[in-house]
Formats: sequence, structure tokens, C-alpha cells
Amino acid sequence: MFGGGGLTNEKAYALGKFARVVLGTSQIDYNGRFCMSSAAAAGTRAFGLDRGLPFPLEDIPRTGCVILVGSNLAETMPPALRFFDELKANGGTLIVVDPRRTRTADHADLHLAPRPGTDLALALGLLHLVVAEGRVDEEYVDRRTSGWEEARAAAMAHWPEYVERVTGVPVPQLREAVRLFCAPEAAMVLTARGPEQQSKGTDTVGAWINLCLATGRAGRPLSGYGCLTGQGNGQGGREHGQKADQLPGYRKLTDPAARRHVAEVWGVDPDRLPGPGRSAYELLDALGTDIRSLLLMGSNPVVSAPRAAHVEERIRALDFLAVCDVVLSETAALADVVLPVTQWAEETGTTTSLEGRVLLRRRAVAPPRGVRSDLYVMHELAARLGVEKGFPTDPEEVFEELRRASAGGPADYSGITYRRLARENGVFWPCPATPETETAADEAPEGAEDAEDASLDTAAPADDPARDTEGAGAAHPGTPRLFLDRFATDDGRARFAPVSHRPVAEEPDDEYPVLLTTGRVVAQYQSGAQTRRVAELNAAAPGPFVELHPRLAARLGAAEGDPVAVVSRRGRAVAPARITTGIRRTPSSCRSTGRARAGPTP
Ligand SMILES: Nc1nc2c(c(=O)[nH]1)N[C@H]1C(S)=C(S)[C@@H](COP(=O)(O)OP(=O)(O)OC[C@H]3O[C@@H](n4cnc5c(=O)[nH]c(N)nc54)[C@H](O)[C@@H]3O)O[C@H]1N2
Ligand SMILES: Nc1nc2c(c(=O)[nH]1)N[C@H]1C(S)=C(S)[C@@H](COP(=O)(O)OP(=O)(O)OC[C@H]3O[C@@H](n4cnc5c(=O)[nH]c(N)nc54)[C@H](O)[C@@H]3O)O[C@H]1N2
Ligand SMILES: [Mo]
Repeated sequence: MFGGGGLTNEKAYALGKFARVVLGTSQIDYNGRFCMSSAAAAGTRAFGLDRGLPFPLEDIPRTGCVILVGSNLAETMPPALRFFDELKANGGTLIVVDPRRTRTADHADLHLAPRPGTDLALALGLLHLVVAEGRVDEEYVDRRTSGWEEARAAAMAHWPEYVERVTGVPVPQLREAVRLFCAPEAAMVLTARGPEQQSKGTDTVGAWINLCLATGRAGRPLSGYGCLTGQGNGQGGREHGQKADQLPGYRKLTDPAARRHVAEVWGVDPDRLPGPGRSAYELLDALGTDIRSLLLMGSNPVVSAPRAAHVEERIRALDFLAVCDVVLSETAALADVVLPVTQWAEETGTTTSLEGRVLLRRRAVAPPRGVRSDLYVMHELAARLGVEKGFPTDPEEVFEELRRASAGGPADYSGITYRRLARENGVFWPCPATPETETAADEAPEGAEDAEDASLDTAAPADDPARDTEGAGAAHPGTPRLFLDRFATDDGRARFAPVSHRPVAEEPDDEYPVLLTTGRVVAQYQSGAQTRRVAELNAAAPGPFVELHPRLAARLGAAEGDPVAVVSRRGRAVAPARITTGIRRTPSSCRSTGRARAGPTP
């Protein structure tokens, strides 16, 4: 089975349960592996827990400085842009780290344009300066972290001049970034796919977290590290069991206590639960070998998977493919059976925002005739496979079970109900149940409608924890801010990552002399399965294009709009050229790598 981070919490949960209980297979994973997984791994390694942001978005305007690393949120999360503009209006500063001068970088006080794939060196260079300039928060490092000595030693090997050679970012800009980041009392580092989708993404994010830890900017009010999670339910979709190694509530499939707990909720013998399976790419790569059939829900891997042409070959080698989708995607077009399903406004369900805020979305329009929900599909398939119970079609019923399954886990939803969600404009996990927690059965039917009005009230201040308890007796208020007292590690301390700069997986050479990196556009979404069907969006963004610096364009003899072929060791694509000074000059950055390699390693 293969799922997606756009599925609601209820669907992601049911999918994981379906694989393990109905099919008895370990072979399930999802597209989030191609998204922010490296940040999740780095966050877990450092803090003992992965939640996109450990604070609400509303904290951003009130901090002193934000370093935004490889996020082009002006195009990819336009509604979030206002928090950064408010930050600046309040006197805070914004530093954007992106090889391109993006629409987001246009909002920055300082734009650092590193050579792609060198963020690890950049973060270490900043940490070097923090140490050299005596800006380490020694008391915090002592009391709340471990591993500093090793991380410090690694950072000290990254001299500013060396980092300038590797990254192309001039030393005065490095110094300015440290000054802006360290001057205010609170500051944040936020990463997105730019630094994360690298062969060394986990270490790169670890280096940025190190910068936060050394300066005492994690687990304190208005400070911290966060990952700007992408898909519609990019956060909740990674918590409830559609991952190969995972049980609901962000539990580990290898943890015997977690297995016992979840098996009891599911009414099965814990020994019957399969162990961890293959992760996304390995799973797709194995299609047509020991995996003979696939049920796919919420992803279009023929377009979006790495080595997509190879993955398509693997998919074609299957005996049987079934796809649940809203549209006939490129992947659905290869299926033996396509099950048309409802989406978004056509159905009720919960999602969890990048801040860990669980949100209720109620059905707003009727689906087309004959179109069923993913939950209905799983219910019917389970029944035909001999499992009559445990796969309800009503999302709230699924959520009630998810609450119990997640109880006691890192992402504990047990104190959250649909009724609360509607009333409180979302609830942040972890939110354990208390004796006062209501169940769905307590819910008065007419209450739901008042609640829906309340959910439109987005003005509720997130910084007032009292609002969370309003009208809910002594229910747990939820946790808008994590780590204020301790981190989620065994000893409560955050861990520095012992990381050093290393080159990208493939450096430019004589045969492939140019660096390619990718970015998204506001008018198209993901593989485009949905947005390429909208005429207005296609008019705004008809297809991919290749940005070239004028120097490179001149060298290639390419004019604006000319078709250019991009050739890598893995494939070839042709797209029109767009000539812009907003992108780094590749040739000079190639030369500087050469120097950095040839020079002595400090
Ligand atoms: N309109 C639209 N919105 C979307 C999506 C979409 O497809 N379309 N997808 C959604 C999803 S799933 C996600 S994950 C998010 C992604 O959101 P973002 O992470 O903001 O999106 P990207 O454009 O992939 O990458 C961000 C920036 O990283 C830069 N970059 C490239 N290489 C490097 C590097 O080596 N270092 C650094 N520091 N930066 C680099 C690129 O120039 C780009 O501007 O957006 C979500 N929102
Ligand atoms: N070249 C390249 N590859 C990339 C990326 C990139 O920037 N460049 N980005 C990577 C990232 S960050 C991500 S997140 C992935 C995304 O990769 P994909 O998961 O392939 O992205 P989508 O195009 O959103 O595909 C989701 C599919 O699910 C369907 N769908 C939507 N809602 C529902 C639902 O409720 N139920 C069901 N059953 N189906 C539904 C949609 O119609 C669509 O066909 O791609 C990754 N791959
Ligand atoms: Mo993503």
C-alpha cells in the first residue's frame, strides 16, 4: 500500500490499520518520504520529537529574527507570508537563505544566496562566528543540552573564509547574519525543502538546529527551530501509521508496549502485527518483485517519485494496481481498477497543521453521484476480505478510535474531540484525555452547528492558553508550545548533532558542469494532477521552465524562451529558458568548489 500526506488523519490512520490488520502486510509507506522526512529525523534526533513547529505561527511576528532556509513561502504558503511581514512591521528582521532571489527573498532584510547543497557549511560557519564572537549561551548549553563539545569542535573547523569559498556567501554577510540573529532576545530558524531535500538533509537540518541550541534559542518563548511542513495534511499524515515503521500516535512499530497498546485497540493479537516494512523508494523499487499488487491512495508517484521513469517501469511490472483518486492521474491511468473518491470540501475529516494544531474540516458540498469516500472503500474492501468490523465509514467514528490508539503516544490526540475542535479553532497535540474529556457520544447534535460558526473565528489568540480550556471543564488545554520545561528526550536535554560539511552527492564536473536545483510556482500544485486541469492556472503557469543566469545563457547561446535540454546522469528534460540575474552564476561557483577542495581543510 502507498498513501499520501494529503489524506486526512482518519484516512491515514485507517490505511495503516488496513495494511496491518486486513492484509497482514508490512509493505506500506507514503509520499512524505520525498518531502520533509529529513527534517523529521533531525528534529527527533535533537529534541526527541518531531512536530513541524513547536510553537504557533502567531509567535512569528513577536520574535526578534527569523532565518528562513530554503523556503519560498510567498509561492508555496502565501497565507503564511503575513506573519513575516508583521514580524518586520514589529521591528524584527528576516533573513532568507536561498540560491535564488525569490519572491520570498524580496521580503528579507538580508538575503544569503549560497551555492545549492552547501547549507550545512553555511550553518556551521555561522556557528563558528557565534563561538568566536562570544555569543554562546553557556548557561543554557550547560543546563539544557548535551553534545556541545563535539559540535563546537566541528564548527570551529569551519572558518568564515573557508565557508565563503564553499558557499559563495561573503564573510561580511555571514557576520551580519550572526549579528541580526543574536542581537534580539528571541529568534527562530525555519527550514523547508531547500536544505532538507539533499542527500545530507538530516545533517544539514541538524547544523541549523545546532545554531539554535548554541544561542539558547529552542524551548524558550518565541524562539525555536521549525520545519515548514508542506502537504495539505503533511503533519497529521506522518503521525498515525501510514509510515512503514509506525503505529498511530507517532509510535514505533518496533516498540513492544506500543504494539500491545495498539493491538488491543484494534482487537488483534500483538504478535500478529507485522514488523517495519520498506520505506517509500525501496517499496516502489520492489514493485513487481516480491510485491505483486498495490493499492495506492493519495499520491501520483509516476510523476513525483525520484527516478520516476524507473518507478513507472516497476509499477507496470505489477500483476495488479488499484488507485483511489479524485482525478485520473498519470498513475491512476496505469491502474487495473480506479476507484473515484471524494475529496476536501466533499467530506468531513481532520487535518493537523504544520504547527501541530488539529483542525476539523466539515463537508461543504455534495460529491458527484456514485462517488464514495476513501473510508468507504476501505470499509467495503475489509468486509470482502473477511474483516466485518473496525473500518467505519463515518470519519468521526474513525477519529474516536484514533484517539484511543494514539493515547499515551508522542502525538497524543486522546483529549481531542470533534466537538472541541469545532469550538476551539483547533487543538494542539499532545492533548491527553482527562476524566473530563467528552466522547462523541456526549455530543448534542445541535451543538455541532454552533461549533461550526466558532471554527470560523480565526482571530482567537493562540498565545492565550486559557482559551483552550474555555467551556471544556478541566480538559487538557492542548500544547501550543513544546519543550518549554524540557525536551522530549529521555534526559530532557536537546542533543547537538556532530556534523561537518561534506560535498553534495554529485559535484559538477567536466561532463556535467552545471548545478541544477528545483523550485515550485504558486499556480501549480505538486505533480499537477489536480491543478493542471484548471484552465486559469495553466494560463498562469503553462509548464516547467529553466532559470539561467545571463552568463550561462550567453555561454550556451540560449535566448529567453528557447527550449533548453537539461541532462543529468538519470534523465533528460526540455523546457523553455528564462534568463534572470536572480539565480547564482553557476560557472563561478564551480570554480570556487575547486578551490575549496584543493585548499587545506582547516
Ligand atoms: N503552489 C504550490 N504550493 C505548494 C506546493 C506546490 O507544489 N505548489 N507544494 C506543497 C508541498 S508538498 C511542499 S513540501 C511545500 C514546499 O515549499 P518550499 O520548500 O517553499 O518549496 P520549494 O520551491 O520546493 O523550495 C523552496 C526553495 O528552496 C530553494 N533551494 C533550492 N536548492 C536549495 C539549497 O541547496 N539550499 C537552500 N537553502 N535553498 C535551496 C529553491 O530555490 C526554492 O526557492 O510547498 C507546499 N505548497
Ligand atoms: N521533481 C520533483 N519531485 C517531487 C517534488 C518536487 O518538488 N520536484 N516534491 C516532492 C514532495 S515535497 C512531495 S510532498 C511529493 C508529492 O507527490 P504526490 O503525492 O504525487 O503529489 P500530488 O500531485 O499532490 O498527488 C496526490 C494525488 O492524490 C489525489 N488526492 C487528493 N486528495 C485525495 C484524497 O482525499 N484521497 C485520494 N485517494 N486521493 C486524493 C490527487 O488528485 C493526486 O492525484 O512529490 C515529491 N516529488
Ligand atoms: Mo511536500
